[in-house]
Amino acid sequence: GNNGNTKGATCTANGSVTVTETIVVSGGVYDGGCKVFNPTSALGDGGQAEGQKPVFRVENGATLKNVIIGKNGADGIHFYNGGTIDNIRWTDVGEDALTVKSKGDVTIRNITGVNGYDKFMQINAETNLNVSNCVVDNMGKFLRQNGGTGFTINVNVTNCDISNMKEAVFRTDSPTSTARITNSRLRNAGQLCYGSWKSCTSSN
Ligand code: ADA
Ligand code: CA
Ligand code: CA
Ligand code: CA
Repeated sequence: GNNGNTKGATCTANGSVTVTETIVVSGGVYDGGCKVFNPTSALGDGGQAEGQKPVFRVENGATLKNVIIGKNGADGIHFYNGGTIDNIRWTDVGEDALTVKSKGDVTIRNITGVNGYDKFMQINAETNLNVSNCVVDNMGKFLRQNGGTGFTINVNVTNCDISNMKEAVFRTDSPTSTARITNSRLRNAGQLCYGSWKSCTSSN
């Protein structure tokens, strides 16, 4: 793999913000200034209960950047109609780290996330998902297309370090979905391709 590249989020904490309701990023660029965003229990407790609220909602092609999500990860970041996140750290992934909630293309780069019980990425709608420069450690799985769904997702991952997945890197039940990972390092990452992918491949 391409081990020399810088991977993951780069923020050093620059103060903190208490989050009492989901921050909606509905256009342009929201720059978190490397602050630590700490959800209150109004959003959830970061455990495995479904129905928690996200810390951020990114929609309609907007960009969220330079954010550290604090010890309560709640339901992470939700995407509606596509968007981009850049330089995001999850200090302690909650129910999951991010969810594609409605159809749209999603770009994810320069991210670090650790300590999720089950999923890191949860994909609940059609998407072309491009992930680059990531460090993800200690989860059940890196990516899960919502169980029992047959829509199509196309996932491309490059320049990532993925370690200590209890089950798998990529899991789907959809025979039309594809996943590819290149120039990355996998360590104790479970099964690469779990379920019924149309294609699921790796190189380097
Ligand atoms: C589980 C659950 C789904 C959805 C998903 C999520 O897979 O079965 O209904 O809630 O989690 O988006 O976190
Ligand atoms: Ca869930
Ligand atoms: Ca969730
Ligand atoms: Ca956690």
